[in-house]
Amino acid sequence: MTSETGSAGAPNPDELPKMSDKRLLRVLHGEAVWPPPVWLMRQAGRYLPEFRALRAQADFITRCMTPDIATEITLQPIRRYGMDGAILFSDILILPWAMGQSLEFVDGVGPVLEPVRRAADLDRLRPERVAEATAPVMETLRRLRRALDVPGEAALGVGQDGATALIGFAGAPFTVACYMVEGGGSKEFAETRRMAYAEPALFDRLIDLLTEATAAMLCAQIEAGAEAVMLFDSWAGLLPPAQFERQVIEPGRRIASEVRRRHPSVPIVGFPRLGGLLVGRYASQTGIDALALDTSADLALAAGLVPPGLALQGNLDPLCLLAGGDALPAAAETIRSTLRGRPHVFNLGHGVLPQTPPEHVGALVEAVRRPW
Ligand code: 1CP
Repeated sequence: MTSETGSAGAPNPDELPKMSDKRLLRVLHGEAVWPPPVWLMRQAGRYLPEFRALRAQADFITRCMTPDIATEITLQPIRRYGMDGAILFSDILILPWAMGQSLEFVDGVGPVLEPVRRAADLDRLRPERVAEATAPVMETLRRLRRALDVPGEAALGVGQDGATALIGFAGAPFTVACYMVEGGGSKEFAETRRMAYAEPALFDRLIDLLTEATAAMLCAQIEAGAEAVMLFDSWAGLLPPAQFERQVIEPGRRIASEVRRRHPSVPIVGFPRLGGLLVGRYASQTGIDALALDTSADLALAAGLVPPGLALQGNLDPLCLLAGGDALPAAAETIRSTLRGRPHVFNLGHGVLPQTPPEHVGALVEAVRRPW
């Protein structure tokens, strides 16, 4: 455990590798690197036996808010597979929780929140409390940055010290609003979409509040050591174009411009999941540095929709990873060769599924890293 490293102050910048040495960051800054760097959404999770062992120790929010545990969970897949990116172990719903909305993760159900439906519910949210409530997350990031970059700190294995970039993240306002309004997961998020049409002033107020709080939280993550940040808009694909423009692109643009203003050299990855043809407009209008593509995206078509220097991330089907066999290296090869010559970060099109055999992840990383 990294608790042995003692209290983690800000890492000494002279001890840390130059940002441009890390393959993931080079790609996010627009360089085509071969073979492409690789990390996986939900790479820390239930498919790993060492994660399940820690899971028994504390409930989900406690795990996110305990730097010893969150640091260890984040590093587990790095030790096993030497990923090029380590994504902070936390959740997109930590933000509403930090603003005072009640939140519980119930086994077999998922997140359960007290729904926000009326102006009075919005009045109770306390964005000014987020910095204090998320202080343990920032401590986790400081520890992670040291663990990843200072040789010997975290026993990452041969060649991995200083090679893995630390990724911070947040949910995008629309997706977080979906859970806040609905009070949990849903297939359609009908109540949320109804509110956006029927009570636009109320919904705008919620999106505005989330936009500001999200930009502030991402900046705090960067100040604590995150070297890139990702914005997850998992439910963007539920919206028709005019709503997509208003609830996905516009808040994304405001967040990207605020993060860029305060931290001009830190790349921003946007993930407007299932955005279809609208991802091109999303990429050019938000000002993000990289576009994460979901499983449904045709890579060659998507590449034609975005500026050539913009990095693409994705997009292996998580079910293909779960299934394994010969189809897995074949699918990985198709993806990496389609984007060869462009800045590309290899990833899944959505998160690792809990039933995935861990050895399939190893086989995938090996296939992506073949030098030829
Ligand atoms: O212990 C457990 O079983 C809890 C499961 C779990 C985990 C491991 C949840 C509850 N969240 C997480 C971690 C998490 N969530 C990470 C950590 C880093 C990593 O990727 O390894 C990240 C980036 C997220 C992001 C997240 N949470 C998203 C966006 C990405 C996506 O999957 O679309 C969303 C939509 C959530 C909400 C959420 N949190 C947890 C669950 C089960 C869900 C989905 C709820 C639903 O819609 O049914």
